[in-house]
Amino acid sequence: MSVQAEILSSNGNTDVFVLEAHAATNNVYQAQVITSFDWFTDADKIGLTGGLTEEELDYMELIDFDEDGFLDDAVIKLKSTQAILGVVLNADDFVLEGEFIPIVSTKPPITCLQKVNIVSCNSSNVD
Ligand SMILES: [Ca+2]
Ligand SMILES: [Ca+2]
Repeated sequence: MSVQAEILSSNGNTDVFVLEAHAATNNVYQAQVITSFDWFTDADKIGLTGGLTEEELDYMELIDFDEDGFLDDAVIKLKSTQAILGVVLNADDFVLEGEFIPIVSTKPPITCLQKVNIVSCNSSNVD
């Protein structure tokens, strides 16, 4: 089973994992964590609130956040402040490139209504 350590975490749904701009932190252990991002099978995306764009992010740093022995967990930082927006397990910069989409945060993303694995649906619930 150990050779499957890096197996992708497909759940059969195209999920949008929302990283809240205001939740950026300097402590990686307080950061939002995406545990089952699967771009390959599911075409999962990462949603950005607060008008953030991919160009404003630095996601080159890989750490072993889940302590599985692989430096395969990407830290997503804001270039401007180096604050940590989130951690994506089992992903690297190649995987993440082009996978960010803007979320207009006046409403929860449609996907929140029917999908699991959304990091922060509840906190983006604004009428
Ligand atoms: Ca998925
Ligand atoms: Ca790891």
